[in-house]
Amino acid sequence: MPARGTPTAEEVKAAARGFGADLVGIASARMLNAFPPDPSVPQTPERISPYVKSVVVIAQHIPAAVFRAKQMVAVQYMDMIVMRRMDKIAARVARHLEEAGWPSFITAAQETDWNMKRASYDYLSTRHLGVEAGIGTLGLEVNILSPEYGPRLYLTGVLTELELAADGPMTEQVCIGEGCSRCLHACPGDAVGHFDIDKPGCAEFAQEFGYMTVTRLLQQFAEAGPEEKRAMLTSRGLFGFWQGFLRVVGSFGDCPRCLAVCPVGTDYHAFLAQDQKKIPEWTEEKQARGEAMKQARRAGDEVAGLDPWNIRWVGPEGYTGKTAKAVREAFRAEQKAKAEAAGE
Ligand code: B12
Ligand code: SF4
Ligand code: SF4
Repeated sequence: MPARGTPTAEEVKAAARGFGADLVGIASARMLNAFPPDPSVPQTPERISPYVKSVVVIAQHIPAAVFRAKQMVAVQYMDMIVMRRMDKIAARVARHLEEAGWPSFITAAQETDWNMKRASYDYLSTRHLGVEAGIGTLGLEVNILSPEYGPRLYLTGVLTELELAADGPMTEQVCIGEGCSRCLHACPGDAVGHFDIDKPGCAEFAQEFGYMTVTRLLQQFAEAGPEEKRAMLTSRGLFGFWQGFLRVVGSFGDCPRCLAVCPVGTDYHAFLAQDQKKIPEWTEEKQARGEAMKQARRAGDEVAGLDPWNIRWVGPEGYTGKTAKAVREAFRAEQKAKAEAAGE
């Protein structure tokens, strides 16, 4: 192993950007250990390795163009490509740190453990890693929203034994809040709660051929008579099962609606605003639910997703729009400079 050097946080982040990371931040393992999202099922680095000191969080944005496509398969395919690319970038960061003499490895970005809340939890919640690394904050639908790309991103973490200066969470809420509620209006599974999510309700749409569907199919097959069994062998269900095995199609990342309609992010304003303005899934009932959430927050009612523990990841300062404005202005300046350089 080469002699130990001590790269600074800025050097590590610059290296990650050089390898292609869209966003990068650093979370302190000490803070992650002290603030697990759900203390009864701690998703903490120390449960993975006692030696981890910092987590370098890498986020890759999903290109906005796929949310303009007529078919969901475009999003599914890009989701897989984005995650593959993200893993490769993270692996290069881990190797870079290892070469400097600091043992480092990456986490699985899309796995769950059966023993943790019946497989709804991974060893680390990469969204919470993202918040602790200052990349964004959780939205009404508990996706992490970055000011640059809203929720249209995937994240992973590099666990390193090197102590790096952490970025710390943003205090401002990136999500516009209950007054927006566009994710709630668009959700086909009616799964968006008040900074909370009904996971089985979401999984029906986000994982059409996920574990639940596959086991249901197998159960039905086991109980079916010979004629029914023959019919099931040529059913869409079995085909979905096969596609899921073949290239993960349908097993996750199916439903893109809460990602597509969120108005946070320069990508939304540049490419999606016109296309996504109208929400076909909108109903008066959903509108009323959003309004009720707004009233509940104003009245200071107890909201589990905003309780003193969870507010850390939502943004204790509430929505001010300051960061969004700064990011928008920087984006416009960058676009202008590019246009001028191209002689437009
Ligand atoms: C499992 C999983 C799912 C499953 C859950 C399956 C099931 N049946 O339980 C389902 C199908 C719901 C799902 C859906 C989606 N997923 Co998913 N998923 C994961 C995975 C692998 C683990 C999740 C996890 O550990 N969460 C940790 C816990 C703490 O989060 P949580 O349960 O949501 O808890 C929050 C609240 O619910 C609340 N809470 C928790 N317990 C309780 C209890 C009560 C009573 C209350 C009120 C609140 C509350 O507190 C937390 C907020 O502080 C992660 C990858 C990872 N390693 O993190 C990806 C991940 C979260 N998924 C992701 C995505 C993109 C999606 C989808 C958009 C689908 C898609 N197109 O890919 C939807 C979005 C749904 C949504 N709005 O949340 C991305 C999120 C990126 C982002 N921008 O946020 C991740 C991070 C993958 C990645 N590596 O980037 N997912
Ligand atoms: S992924 Fe689809 S079903 Fe799940 S919360 Fe988002 S909009 Fe609702
Ligand atoms: S759509 Fe609106 S309410 Fe939902 S996460 Fe985005 S900003 Fe927040």
